[in-house]
Amino acid sequence: MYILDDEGKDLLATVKEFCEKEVKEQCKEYDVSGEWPKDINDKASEMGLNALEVPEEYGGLGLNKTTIAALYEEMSKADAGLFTTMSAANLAMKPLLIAGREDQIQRAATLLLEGGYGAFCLTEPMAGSDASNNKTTAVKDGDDYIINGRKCFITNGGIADFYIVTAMTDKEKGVKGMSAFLVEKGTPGLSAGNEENKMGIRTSNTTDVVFEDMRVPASALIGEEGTGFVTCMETLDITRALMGIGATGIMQRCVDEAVAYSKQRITFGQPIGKFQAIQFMLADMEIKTETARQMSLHAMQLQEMGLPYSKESAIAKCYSGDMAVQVALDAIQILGGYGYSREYPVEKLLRDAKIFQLYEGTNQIQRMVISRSIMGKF
Ligand code: COS
Repeated sequence: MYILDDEGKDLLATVKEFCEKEVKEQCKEYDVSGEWPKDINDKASEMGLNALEVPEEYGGLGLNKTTIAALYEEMSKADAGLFTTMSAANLAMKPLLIAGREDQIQRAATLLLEGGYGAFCLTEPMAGSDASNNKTTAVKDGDDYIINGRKCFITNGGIADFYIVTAMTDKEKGVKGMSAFLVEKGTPGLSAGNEENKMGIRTSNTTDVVFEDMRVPASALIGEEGTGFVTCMETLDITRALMGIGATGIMQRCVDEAVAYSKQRITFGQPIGKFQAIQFMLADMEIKTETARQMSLHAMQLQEMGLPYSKESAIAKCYSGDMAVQVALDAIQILGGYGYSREYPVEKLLRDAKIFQLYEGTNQIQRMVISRSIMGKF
């Protein structure tokens, strides 16, 4: 559980009500069609869920990390696609908070506070885990840069109001030749590809993002030339902890669904929840869920306190993602044939859970980050 102050409790109650009444059931049909539910997301943005992490000095709510975690978990419990849209919008502001100028931060904050979305464009067809292998180029032309390239699997790619774009300003320098830019929707040469037809989080928008002779002013550069890779790595160090919270939301929903089913499904003359085999499965699901929640919250609180958090964020993301898949499989097992049917919600939870082992760095990458952290250079 989360220990919330009064403001946190009030906000959580509001978000819970919204998710129960306007997200949970409604998302089922969008999960089938794969369409991004604009109406639901617009309502969530009106409530400020797309701008949860905008700092107070830029007009945001200035929420503490515990409240932020509780609100995101609630969203993910209702629909991990909604969680993905909202958290990605906030993620896109992080590189600016790390390395951007005041005017850039304020611009992105304003776009979010007006109900808009952001997109973080690092991944390319040949640069997923190997993120430094970007092929997109940014060539200086007078006071401008001309950007050419293609990004893929970009959350919010087709709906964003601003984009964080990485590109090579000097290919010879490897990771130290990568730079990051802030680009707004409508910039000539910027376009989004088709929506991905995904296995899960089907209510989130995922597209290619293409740059064809896209001209941006030098003022679009975030920080110094050549610092883009480190800025992105620092961004992901922060946001991976939150992915643990997203996975926790799925796990909590699995526990809730499995508990409810165990109490009403009768076999051999009694509810299946009376059998120790089911009770112990539920207990193990709960252990994993609460551990994932506390580890993810711990990593976020380290961030809040200004303490090192890179390893803890990776542990949170890795453990929670792996456990979300296991817990979703267990929920299906408890519901049996009904769990395998699309009429019940748990098969969607398994499809949604899988992404938490993949995005924001595969769990193999998290294990690299963790082992490097404990072993150092030798
Ligand atoms: N914070 C600050 N600096 C970092 C860093 C971090 N978390 N991670 C790496 N760096 C720095 C290194 O210190 C190094 O700088 P120096 O040469 O000055 O020492 C530089 O960046 C290159 O680092 P490294 O050699 O470790 O880079 P690699 O190419 O080996 O990549 C991994 C490291 C695998 C960790 C990185 O590519 C990664 O995280 N990949 C996954 C990407 C990802 O999460 N994609 C999801 C996209 S968003 S959905």
